[in-house]
Amino acid sequence: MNAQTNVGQQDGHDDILDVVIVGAGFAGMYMLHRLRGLGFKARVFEAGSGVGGTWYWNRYPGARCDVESVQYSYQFDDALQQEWEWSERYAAQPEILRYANHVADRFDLRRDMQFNTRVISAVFDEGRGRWVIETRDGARTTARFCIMATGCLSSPNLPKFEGMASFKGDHYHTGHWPHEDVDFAGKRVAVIGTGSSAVQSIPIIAGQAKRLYVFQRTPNYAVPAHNAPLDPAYVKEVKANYPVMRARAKQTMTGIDFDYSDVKALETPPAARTAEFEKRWQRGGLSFLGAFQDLMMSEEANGTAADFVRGKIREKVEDPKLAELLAPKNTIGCKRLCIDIGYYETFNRPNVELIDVSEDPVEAITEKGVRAKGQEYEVDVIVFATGFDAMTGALLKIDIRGRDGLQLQQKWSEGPRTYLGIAMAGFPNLFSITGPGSPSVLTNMLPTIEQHVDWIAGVLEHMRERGLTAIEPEARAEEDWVGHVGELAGRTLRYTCSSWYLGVNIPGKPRVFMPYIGGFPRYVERCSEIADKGYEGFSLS
Ligand code: N01
Repeated sequence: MNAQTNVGQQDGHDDILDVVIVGAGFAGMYMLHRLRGLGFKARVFEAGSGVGGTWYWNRYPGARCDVESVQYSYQFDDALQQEWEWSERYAAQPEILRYANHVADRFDLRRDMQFNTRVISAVFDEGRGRWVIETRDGARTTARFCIMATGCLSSPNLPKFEGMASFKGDHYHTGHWPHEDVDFAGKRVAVIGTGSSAVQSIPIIAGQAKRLYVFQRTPNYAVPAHNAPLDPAYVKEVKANYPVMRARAKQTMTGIDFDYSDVKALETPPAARTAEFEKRWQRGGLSFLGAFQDLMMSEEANGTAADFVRGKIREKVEDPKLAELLAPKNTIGCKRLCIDIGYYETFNRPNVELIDVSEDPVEAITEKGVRAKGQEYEVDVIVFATGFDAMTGALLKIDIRGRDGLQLQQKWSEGPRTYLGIAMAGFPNLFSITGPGSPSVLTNMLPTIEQHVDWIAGVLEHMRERGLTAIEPEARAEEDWVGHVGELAGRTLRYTCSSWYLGVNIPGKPRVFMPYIGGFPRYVERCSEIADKGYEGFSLS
């Protein structure tokens, strides 16, 4: 991995930049590459000291992707996808970060990136038609366009437990993990939370710690990853057929190439249904939920999948009472399905204890540990696996002001409002990659990012060719889009539970289903249609 370097000094108000991109994750990296290719002058500001975004920050033990490596990768450059070798079916965080660094090296991206630079505000200067971007060091940079590549799950949520500051031991958040190795050997550890991050880290921490207490508010469904080294013959075949596989993936709801069934669970005889679930369980991974087409539409159908997984949990966990506590009762797939490696089995270990805080919340963090259910659990380390202020958190952390001083905070006070999840009325020349109102987190992030980047690059080219300098969604088009996103969300079971998709994990956050649930193909088609009609719904000047 290369040492990270910063580009020269700040520009001040010297107007040399066309575009400022915020964030050097997969979105910001490709956006920069694409714009440079078109001859735009762009610069990336990144709070971290290197590229990788999510994969830069989420370094917790066991962090790995839940989309298969050969699909969780860029496709914009065939030489890149041919030369890169993934080692495992689901790549672990260090390997994904190496990949991000490889891409940065290969396309010489760092010379236009400024690291250790957190953007604190972005204010539209109407007189000059430029965005003024201020960074934490007090420097200001202006650009005609501002593109937020700030990620969907990049603003960690640390609940305000009473007594937080009093804890004398070490504490970490999975989404903001230190770069140094954290050694749990011989230590007493508490993990708070049982979402994907916890499901991945708990088996590893349990294998090192003297004692592990897991504080579970809501149990989670996990299907096995069956992770393994990639078979070179399989990789060869994928590489030979990459265009076909990528094209097939783009026709699925999630942008992932796997076999979605069009058969209904409720129209399938029970034995055949179980056989299908079993087949997918043995295969492992997210395709489990593709077993039947009605699983996310009908509670009864969903219940057949949920029952199957609960049965598996009972088989894996030796103590029947513990198995019941670990078995979720809610809708499977309502929260993001977890992909696990030995999660449930970890609770058979004598050094692991589950504390059910579903009825009685964690009372406080104390000097010595965690107090719950009237008892103090003394620990040396607390791991907060408590998730993120998803989709809107990273954007709202920045003081974004559009025309007439309109603050994004104010505009989104009742939930995010965007056109296509890409742009917002009142905020000219501002774009968000995989913003709320786009398929984003419900899809394979890499192709979804590429589609947004290409679309935004297309807009900028279109404007340059016609001598246009400003673009902004019309209020009516945005209103219709927000209505459409909400209407589709209301039809699925995903709308019914308390997930971060709806923002309910953050106290006071409006309950709005944030991603577009109509599927990747339908969304892409709409974006293309809008572009083909000269950016219908946008006002250009
Ligand atoms: O966060 P989460 P995450 N007291 O919000 C609990 C992606 N991801 O970081 O469910 C006690 O899912 C909370 O409880 P509850 C993936 O999209 C992907 O694990 O709200 N507990 C929950 O158990 C994922 O969905 C991978 O009742 C509290 C947990 O903390 C998303 O990131 C890996 C609490 C938070 O779970 C987020 O996952 C990791 C409190 N006050 C993440 N507050 C891949 O595999 C919260 N909790 C690619």
